[in-house]
Formats: sequence, structure tokens, C-alpha cells
Amino acid sequence: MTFTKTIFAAATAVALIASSASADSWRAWNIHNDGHPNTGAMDKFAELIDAATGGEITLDVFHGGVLGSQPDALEQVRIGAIEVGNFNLGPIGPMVKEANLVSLPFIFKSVPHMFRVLEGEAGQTVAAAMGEAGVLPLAWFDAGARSFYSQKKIETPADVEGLKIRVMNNNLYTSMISAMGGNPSPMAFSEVQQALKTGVVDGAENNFPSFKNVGHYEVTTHYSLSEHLIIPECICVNTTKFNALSAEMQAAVRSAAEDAALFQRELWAVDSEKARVDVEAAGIKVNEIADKGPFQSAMDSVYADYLAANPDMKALVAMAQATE
Ligand code: BDP
Repeated sequence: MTFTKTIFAAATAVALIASSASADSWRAWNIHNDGHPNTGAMDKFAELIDAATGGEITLDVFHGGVLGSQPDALEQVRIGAIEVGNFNLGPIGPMVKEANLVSLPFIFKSVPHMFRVLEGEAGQTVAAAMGEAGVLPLAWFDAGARSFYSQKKIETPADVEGLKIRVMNNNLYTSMISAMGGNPSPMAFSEVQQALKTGVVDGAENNFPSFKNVGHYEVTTHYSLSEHLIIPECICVNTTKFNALSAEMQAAVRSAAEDAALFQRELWAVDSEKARVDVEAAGIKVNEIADKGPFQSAMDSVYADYLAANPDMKALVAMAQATE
């Protein structure tokens, strides 16, 4: 070996040791499979985090919920056993009271309204409470609006009466279904297709991309646009891990998450339209509900009971409602 080569080899070895000593490899939980916009966005986040941190943080994204159900994965990120998750705020409600703001049916007028609330003081309160609980949101994803689907066309709350409807794990959703006279059935996302197929439940509710991606459209016939829930999702990171990073690394990770979220929103806009077209082409009858008033009024008791039990949430709810 020549002198130069020796110096070069030694320098490379030192660089490798230095980078392996400081490099952090993180794992991320994602419930969705290929073909869902969030899967593309989480892969993008992995790419961006690598680039933004100069390879000091690498992210291995596990798709398809292979690291566990959403409630389990939330707990894992909370305690730091998994570093990152693409979580829906629905299942965070039972863990972080403030996050339940977004699970009140019809709290948001539209997706843009939801983002305005999240960007304002109410959103900061929710984010701070999540961070305190160990699941720190770095950026928000669009998850559209959730609507009912079953073998029955739903046009009024009375149509939900007597139906067994799968909901995510959150008492607000069981109250929501009960208030319409339905029978709520909380269940893991991975079990819903089979439950619909075998008649264990009569229906469920979700947005178009999720309805399509896991084949729920194959075992139902009607998708009724009640749009009763507009729930954001996050790229969330274990708070302790994030706080242990240098200020510079924190900024890099945050900006990678924000860019991945902007990418997600673009994908979402295209893919949710496409998902609707695809399920209609496969035979699903989609019905608009011109007057959502009866659904909204059916939720009066849900709000009243919730605020009576959680008076400390009144200010936050009022703040969201007052947001233009
Ligand atoms: C999807 C969400 C996912 C939820 C799922 C569900 O993206 O986080 O787990 O709905 O209904 O739209 O469980």
C-alpha cells in the first residue's frame, strides 16, 4: 500500500466509525399497504430524513401494520420501542384527551378548515398534549372525510338504526353510532374486511383510499357520503428520542416530516379521487347526502354528554368552532 492509500484507508475507517457511532436507525409503523397514499408518503419521509440529516438518522418503514395494531403501535411509540408512526388521531383520543377534539363528529367544516384549526392555537394545544404523552406530532397528513358503507344505502340517521357498525377504538365513536340507534363495534382495522364479509358487522366507515386499499369495497355495495368525521393523521415521533437530538438535527427531522406531509397531501388529492372512481367502476353505488343536518342534530347528545363529562375540553372545542 502506498502512503497516500494508507492515509486514505485510515481516514475512511475513521469516517465509518464516526458515522456508525453517531448514526441512529429508527423504525416506523405504517398500517397501510402499497397503493395507499400514506405508504408512498412514509417512504418519502424515509428518503427525506436520510438526506436532511446527512445519513445520521435512517428510517426503516414497516408497512401493512406488521409491527402491530394501531393501539399497540401507539403504545410502542409512546414508550420508545418504535420511534415513528403514521397515526390517525382517532385512536390517540383514549390516550391524550386533547386529541379527542378531532373525533367529535362534524367538528370541522371541511379539510381546509381542519388544517386551519391545526395550525392555530387549538392545534398547538393538541400537539403539545400529544408531545407530553410521548407521541410528538411533527406534521399533519390529510385523511379526507369518513363516510358509512354497508349493503344498505344510508341517507338519514334512521337508516343506521339497528345496524352493527365497526368503529375505531374510541368511546366517542361508539357514542356516535349509538346516538343514531346503531350498534357500535370497535375492532382492529385488519379484521374489518372479514367481519364485513361474514356479517359480523353490517357496515363500517372510512375514507375512499382506505375503503379501497383493504378491499372493503369488495364486500359492501353502498358508500354513503355522510362525511361525519374529518380526522387528521400525523407523522409522530417518540418525544424523548426527538428531544435528545441536537437543535440542528431536530430542525432537519421536522423539515423532512413537513415536506413528506406536503407530498402526502398532493398524493391524497389525486389518490382519493382515483379511489372513488375505482370503487364505482367495481360496482359500488356512491350516494351524496344533500342535507347532513339530521346527522348533525343526531350528534347533539354526543357533544352534550362529552362536554358534561369533560368540562375542561369546552374551551378547546369552542376555539375550533370559532376558527374561520
Ligand atoms: C384509516 C386510517 C388508519 C386507521 C383506519 C381504521 O388511515 O390509521 O387505522 O382508517 O379505520 O383511514 O382503523
